[in-house]
Amino acid sequence: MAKKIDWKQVEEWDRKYRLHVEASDDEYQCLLIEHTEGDYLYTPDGTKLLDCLNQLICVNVGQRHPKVQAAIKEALDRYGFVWHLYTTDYVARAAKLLVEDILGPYGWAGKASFVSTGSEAVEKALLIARLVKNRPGIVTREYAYHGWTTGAVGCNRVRGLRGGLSDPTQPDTMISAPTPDAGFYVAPAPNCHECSLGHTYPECKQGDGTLACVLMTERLIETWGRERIAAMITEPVFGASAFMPPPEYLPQLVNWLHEHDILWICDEVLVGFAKMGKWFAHQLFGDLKPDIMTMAKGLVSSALPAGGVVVSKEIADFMGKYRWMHIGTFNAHPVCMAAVCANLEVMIEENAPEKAQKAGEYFGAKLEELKAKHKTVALVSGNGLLWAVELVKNRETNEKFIPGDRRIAYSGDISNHPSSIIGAKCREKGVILTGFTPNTLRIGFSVFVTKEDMDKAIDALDYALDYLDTLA
Ligand code: 6DF
Repeated sequence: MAKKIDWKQVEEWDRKYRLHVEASDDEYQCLLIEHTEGDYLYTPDGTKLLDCLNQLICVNVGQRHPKVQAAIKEALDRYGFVWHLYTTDYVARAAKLLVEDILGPYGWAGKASFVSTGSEAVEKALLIARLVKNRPGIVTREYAYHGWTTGAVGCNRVRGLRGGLSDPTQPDTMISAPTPDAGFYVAPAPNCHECSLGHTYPECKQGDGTLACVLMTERLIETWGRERIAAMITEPVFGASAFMPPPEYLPQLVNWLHEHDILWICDEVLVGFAKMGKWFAHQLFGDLKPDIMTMAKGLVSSALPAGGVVVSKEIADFMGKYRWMHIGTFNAHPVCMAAVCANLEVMIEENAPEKAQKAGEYFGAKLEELKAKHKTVALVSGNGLLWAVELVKNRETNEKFIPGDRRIAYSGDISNHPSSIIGAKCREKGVILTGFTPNTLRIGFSVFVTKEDMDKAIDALDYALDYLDTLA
C-alpha cells in the first residue's frame, strides 16, 4: 500500500525551506510530481503529463525502466559504498561496455573514468587535457552549454544560463556570477539560422570549401597562440541552445585541431547515447575521433547520478605512466555503476540508436508537416529523438519574436517568449513541450517513445502553433 503523502505539507516545506531556480519567490509555482513512468510524469491529483523535454533531455531509456530499477535494487543488497580506488564488478563492466562493446568498432577509445554529473565530466576533461598538453587555454564557442561548475561554466557561453540572478522586474538585467573567463577563448558558433559572422550557408564557404566560422576559429586560435591552447571543447550538436551545425563543420574543425596539436573534447553529455539516432552525435558527421569524450545524462538515463569521460588510447597510455593524484568521493559509486551497466545493456539489447533513428524519421516528418501549415515555424532541425523548432514572427524576414534570442538575460516579463507561450498551450493538452531559449522549441523523447505519444505531442504543438500564429 503506497504511503499516504500530505502534499499540502510537501508544498509548504518546499516553499519555506528550499532555494528554487528559474523563478523568484513571488513567481514560484510548485510542480508536485507523485511518480514517473516511461515518457510520463504523474502529479498527485492523477494528471499524466507527456514529457517532451525528457526532463533535461536525460531519461534516454524512459523513466523507471524495469531492468535498470532491478539492477539498482540488486546492487543495494550488496553495497553501501566504496570509493574509486577500489574495484567493483559494476565499474569494471561499465568501463568495458563503453570502451569495448559500444565504442570498440570506432577504434579510438582507450579507457573510461567516472564522476557523478556532466559538469564534473567536463571538469575532468579539462583537467586531463591540461595535464596531457601542459597548456592552460581552452577554446569554447558562443551559445555553448557545458555546465555550471567553475571550469565548465568557463566553457559555457549561454549568457542567461551561467548561474546568474535574472531580475524579474527589469528587462535585460541580471547579476552575473563572477565566472573565471581567463584562459577560456570564444570562437563563433556554427548557427547558420542566425550566423554571427553575417554569412549565409553555403555561400559562406571559402575557395577551398572551408566554412567562414571554421576559418574564423582557426585565425582566432593562431592569434591567441596555439602554444597556450590545450583543447577545444564542442557539443557536436548544440543541446541547450538547440541547433545543428552544417555537416562540414565538425569534420573541418576537428581535422584542423588535430593537424595543429590541439585536443578535441567532444561533449556528448546531452546528445549522446542513442538520442540522435547514433550511439553518439559526433558520429552523424563522419568517422571523427575524439581525444576526450564527456558523458552523463543518457549514460545512466538519470536513474542515479553518473557521468564520466572516455579518453583516447594515446591519452590512456600517457596517463598510465603516472600516479594520477585525483579523487572524487562519489566517483564510480557502486550502485550508480550498476544503473549504468543495466542502462547500457538495455540500449545494446534494444539497439537503441536504430530505434531512435526510426522514430525520428516519423517525428521529423510530422514536424515538417507543421512547418508547412504554420507561418511561425521557420526551421525544423534534428535527428532521432532530439529536435529543434525555430519560431519567427515573420518567415520572409526571419524577424524573431524576441530579438535578443539566445543572448537574453531571462529577466523582465518572459511570458511573452514563444517557447513560454507554446509551453502554456501544450500544458492545456497534458503535454510538456517548450524550449530553453526564447524563440526555439527543444523536443526530446525517450528512445522507446510510442507512435501514439509522438502523435499526441504533434497534436498539442499544432494546437499551440494555431494560437502563436495569431500573434505574428
Ligand atoms: N554538457 C552539456 N545540460 C550539457 C550539460 C552539462 C554538460 C543542462 C542541464 C541543460 C540541459 C538542457 C537545457 C539547458 O547538469 P550536469 O552538470 O549534469 O551536466 C552539465 C552538453 O547539456 C547539462 C541546460
